[in-house]
Amino acid sequence: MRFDIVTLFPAIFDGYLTQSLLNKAIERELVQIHRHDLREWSHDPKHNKIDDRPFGGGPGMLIQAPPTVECVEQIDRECELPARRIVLTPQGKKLDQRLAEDLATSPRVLLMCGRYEGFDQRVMDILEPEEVSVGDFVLNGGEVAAMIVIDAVVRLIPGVLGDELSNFDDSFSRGNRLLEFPQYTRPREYRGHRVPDVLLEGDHQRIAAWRAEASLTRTAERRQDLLSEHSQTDPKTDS
Ligand code: 6GU
Repeated sequence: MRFDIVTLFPAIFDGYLTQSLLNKAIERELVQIHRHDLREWSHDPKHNKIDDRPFGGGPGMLIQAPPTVECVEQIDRECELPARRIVLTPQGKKLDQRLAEDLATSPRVLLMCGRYEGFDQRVMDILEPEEVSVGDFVLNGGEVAAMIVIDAVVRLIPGVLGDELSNFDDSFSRGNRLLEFPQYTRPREYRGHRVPDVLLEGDHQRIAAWRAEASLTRTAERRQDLLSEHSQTDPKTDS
């Protein structure tokens, strides 16, 4: 799977590309990441400027349409793989596990990172990207949001995680739309807090039942919204 990242700050991704699970996935050629510096597409050869003030006034600067559109079109000309085009913006559809799973089936995802007040509207009108947000808060730019998207997607690509089943039980994954149950490792007791007996007894049916119950309780306490979704999609646990 290939990611193209269009950004004014390609260096923001340096540590992420070399210090994470992604690095192994890249070495094993499961994932390719191509960064594209928007400034190289500037129509202003003197200062490489790609932003300007909004017509009609108002604070901040906008990323101009021509460099952005031409950059994306050039990337697409150079790569035969069809791409999902995504603009990272707080105005977008909120990223969730379902969208991550869907993106993981695409051979290529092109991520456009905004800064300042975002892109000139004609970028959206001409390139018709999907608009994706990572949550109801405002970031200084789309780069961190793009890393979130990549991080959520790459771990779903077959072979990227060590154990093929290790993302199946995750909160929100296909196998589980509930929050995860609590987990414990050694020591069995720490500062008076004991690991629940059921987990130490080796009865796998009882352990599975305890975990299902703990998932449900935790979700009820923290995320009622997921519980109503869960009972709609999985009538087995609808009691
Ligand atoms: Cl995708 N971009 C920015 N700049 N802020 C955000 C966001 C994206 N998602 C939530 N806040």
